[in-house]
Order: sequence, then C-alpha cells, then structure tokens
Amino acid sequence: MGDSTIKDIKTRKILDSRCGFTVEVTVSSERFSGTAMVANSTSTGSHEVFAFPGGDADNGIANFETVKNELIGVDARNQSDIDSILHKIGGERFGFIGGNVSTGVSVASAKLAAKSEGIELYEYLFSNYTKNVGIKKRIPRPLGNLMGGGVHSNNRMSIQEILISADSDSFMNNAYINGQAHKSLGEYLSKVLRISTGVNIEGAWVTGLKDRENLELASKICREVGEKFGIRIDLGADFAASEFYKDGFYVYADARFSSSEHVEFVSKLSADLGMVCVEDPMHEDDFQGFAEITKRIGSMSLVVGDDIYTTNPDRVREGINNKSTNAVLIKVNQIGTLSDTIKVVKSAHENGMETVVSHRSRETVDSFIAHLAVAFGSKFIKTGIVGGERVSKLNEISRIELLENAV
Ligand code: 2PG
Ligand code: MG
Repeated sequence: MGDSTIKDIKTRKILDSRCGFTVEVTVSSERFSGTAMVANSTSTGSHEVFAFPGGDADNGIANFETVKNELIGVDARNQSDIDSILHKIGGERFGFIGGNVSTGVSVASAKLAAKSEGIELYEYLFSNYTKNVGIKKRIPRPLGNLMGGGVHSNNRMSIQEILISADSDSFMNNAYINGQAHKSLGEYLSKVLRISTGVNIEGAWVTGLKDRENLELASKICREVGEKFGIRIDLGADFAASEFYKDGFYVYADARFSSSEHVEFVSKLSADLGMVCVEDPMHEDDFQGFAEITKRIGSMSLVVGDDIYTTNPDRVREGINNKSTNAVLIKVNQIGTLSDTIKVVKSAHENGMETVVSHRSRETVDSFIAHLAVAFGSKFIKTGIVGGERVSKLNEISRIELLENAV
C-alpha cells in the first residue's frame, strides 16, 4: 500500500494510428508508475480543449516541461488536486500545455494511484468516484463502426459512421460477431456488388454508395449475420452533423435539408431502420434541434451528444436543461481531465441519461477507456470493430469481464 506521491513526470512524443504526433505520459512515485497514451481526432468539436498548442505536440511537451514541477510532491490519489493544478498551469482551454498532455497526466496519475493500491484501474475509479453516486459497474456492449463517411472517409456518404452492436450473452461474443458482420459486408461488397472498396481511418468500410443505400446494406448484413448466430445485431449512426451543415442546410449527396426537415429526416430514418443510437444528428450548437429529435425517438433509441457537449460539464448542464439528449458521449481529451469527465458522468447519471465511452479516430493502443466504460457504468463502448488500436480496448473489456465473472 501507499507510495503514490508523484516524484517524476516524463512525456514523450509518439505516433497515433494515422502517424500524426501525440503524447505518452508517465507519472511515477518512488516505487510505482502509470503511463497513458492519448488519442487524436479528425472531426473535432469546436468546443473541445486544444489538443496541443497550435496543433504542435512538441510545443505542448516543451511548455509542460517548464511548469510540471507544480505537480511534483502531490499525492496521485488526489485526482481533484492534480486536475486543478493542470487547469492552473495548462492555460485557457489548455492552450499552453495542450489538452492531450493534460489528459495524459490526469489518466497516468489515476493509473499510478490504482497501482499503488494494488487494484485495477476500473476498480479504483469505481470505488472512489462513481459508486458513491449509485452508479453500478457495467460491462458495456461494443458499438463498432461498420461503414464510414463524412470527414473520416471523403466519399459520397455524409453520415460519418454506421454503427453496429451485437447483443449476445458475452462481451467477447458481441465483439466477435461485430467482426463477423464486418467481414461479411466486405465479402458482399467485393463478391456480390463487385465494387472496389477499402476501409477508412477507423477501419470502417468505405463505398461509393449514398447514405441511405449504405444504411440499408448495413441493415441487411446485421439481419443476416444476426440470424446466423441466433442473436440481434443493432444498428446505429454517428451523423457528426456539424461537418455537413453548410449555410443553414444539412447537405447530402442527393438532398439538402433545413433544420426542421433534418429533424424529420433523422427521426424517420432512425424509426424505419430501428436504430438503437443516433449520435450528433444536428449541428453542435443546436440544443433545440437535438431536443426535437429526442422528443420524437428518445423512447426507442439513445440520442447521443458528442460535439454538442464535448464532455464539458457546462454544456451537458445546458443539454439537461433543454432535454436535448438522453445520452452523453464521453471522451476525456475533449475536456482534458478525469475530474471534469467524472463530473459529466455523474450529472448524466443523476439526470437519467446513459453514457457511451468513446475512442477517437486517431487512436493509440492504450486501453484505458475500457476501464472508464466499466467504472462509469456505460451502456456502450464505441471503439471500432477491427484494427489493433481498436481491438486493444475490446480485449481489455473482455479481460475485465473475466475478472468480474470470477468474483
Ligand atoms: C466521433 C469520433 C470517434 P473523432 O466523432 O465520435 O469516432 O471521431 O475522434 O474524429 O472526433
Ligand atoms: Mg461523434
């Protein structure tokens, strides 16, 4: 037990899954250490903190070196102390050290604290931060990106992600069946439709087809593969609508919708296809538009806020006041500290909203989000279907599932 006093913090530049630069942070005490690698994004919400000053990882790391002494001597178990120091030294919206550096320090400190207590990170987070507000640990369901569009893909589909989630009796089985659906769609595209395709930055299939055609294809594959395994595979979508909202209209390859038309379009599409989650269906500042959609489809599906909230407690509060969504997407590096993230998770829980812990499009192999999802009692973890940087999270949840089943 013990020895969680921070003695040293080391940062280094590493590559993300698209060979952009990001950061790895190691926080050490005399006897223990915690290391975190932090992901980058592509469809970045405008209200996120800055990943790095001027987008430059070297600058963030160099600036942090000049102020990191403030954290030496602090007990890593005092997450709120660490995170307030990060706010103090980090600059406005972490513009000085970078939100990715601050996320790295925040998460690595929690890892060190968990190690010093000899327990798993998810146990540490659960027993210290979420259990006391009545959140229950939960093995989430894997929500994976089957087909891609938007800024992740640059094809004819405006919707950024067509998501699927198998619903069987175990996490590993669900992750495996999601993978089988991915494989089966690949074969169908090349052997039956004979269209040449590839995968995007998250490993989702990219076709030249339009939104509705892709969605119907995904739905057909879910049905067929689900039948084969005797289970249901649910369908969802991340519209990332801010990315195709231009001059007051939502622009698709073959249509253009005003805001009220888009509410109608999304609600009908989601009902027709039985979607279980609809993420960012309206642009990031349209709290009312989100509320309209939630009113229409909220009893059937999760309306998930990503860019609208950017894991920011104040924006989530505004969403709660407006009844904008019934679920919140959780990405630590949108806000830069674990404490702020936990604040969001608590207020979501207190207001009857679900949480979905999410990867970023340019990931690392760090699997800490698996621990967050379990400790936060999240319904889903959105972390892709294929690719080492995505599968590392899936395998980590499966490991936690085995631990939990053994209890
Ligand atoms: C999203 C994420 C992950 P990015 O929009 O939900 O899929 O993408 O990391 O590019 O913001
Ligand atoms: Mg999103």
